[in-house]
Amino acid sequence: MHQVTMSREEQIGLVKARLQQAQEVVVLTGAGISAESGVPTFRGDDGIWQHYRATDLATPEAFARDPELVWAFYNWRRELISRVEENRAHRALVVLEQTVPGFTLVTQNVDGLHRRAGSKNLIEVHGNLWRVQCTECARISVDMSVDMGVLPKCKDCGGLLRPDVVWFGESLDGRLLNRAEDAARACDVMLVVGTSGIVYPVAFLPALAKGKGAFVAEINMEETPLSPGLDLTILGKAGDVIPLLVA
Ligand code: BV8
Ligand code: ZN
Repeated sequence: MHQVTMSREEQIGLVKARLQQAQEVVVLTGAGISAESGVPTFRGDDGIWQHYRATDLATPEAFARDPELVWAFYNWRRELISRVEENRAHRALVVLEQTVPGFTLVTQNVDGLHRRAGSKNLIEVHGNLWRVQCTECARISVDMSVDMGVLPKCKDCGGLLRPDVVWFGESLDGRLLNRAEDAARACDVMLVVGTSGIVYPVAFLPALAKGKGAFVAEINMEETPLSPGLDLTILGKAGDVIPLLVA
């Protein structure tokens, strides 16, 4: 059905019908699903941090060159995220998980808001900023403190800690990516929510689902490079649209 001629209500009705028939549902989320909680997106005009670009700070090179600056960036995000609430879109996905037979949530976000909202079958393909990893002994631990201080050190070996997130140029955890790819290939319906669809390899997942015959709908404030390859793009805020899809 050519989406240009469809009203928003018709689009929502179509996606709802597909969800009601679906056995396996995958939802892929990006920074846009946390935007209404007050968490800045990476590429929106609200920028992400002062005059720095996230893509300049979320790299191993930046951390090697200026670990204090990168830790200031992550401490700023920790502080901000600790003050915000998960929103209606996060909560609607928890309801959807409880409604459909098979559900997998793949998120690019490292803010932990899906986990806080109660999502269970959750794959955080880019890590989680509430976890830290020692750069010496590689020990990973959860640390919910809002401010990790300047150049936080490992309790075991005194090594410098880093956020347990995947930086640009770093490869993703192969096990998580395989689980996400398997889920994308096995699903009947995929929702792609609040992602600009330009970060790879995650941006391959919708094409994987489409290639296996899934119905793939995008919910975003704007069209993205993914849009032409998908069945439908519903233009709107995740917090407005997702609750209507699971009502
Ligand atoms: C890899 C964790 C290779 C950190 C993130 C040069 C050198 C090296 C690599 C590359 C290179 N050029 C390209 C690459 C590949 C690179 C890449 O894709 N770059 C992009 C910029 C082109 N990828 C990588 O580096 C990946 N690794 O390729 O490794 C390799 C391979 C084998 C072996 C060794 C190495 C790693 C990528 C992961 C980077 N880490 N996050 C942190 O967060 O601190 S990515 C980070 O940015 C997020 O996790 C997220 O994935 C991404 C942001 O994207 P979005 O989530 O889509 O957010 P964005 O702001 O872009 O868009 C928001 C959207 O929401 C918009 O569309 C907006 O319209 C919409 N929206 C806004 N409000 C709402 C809304 N929608 C609905 N409702 C609303 N209310
Ligand atoms: Zn250590």
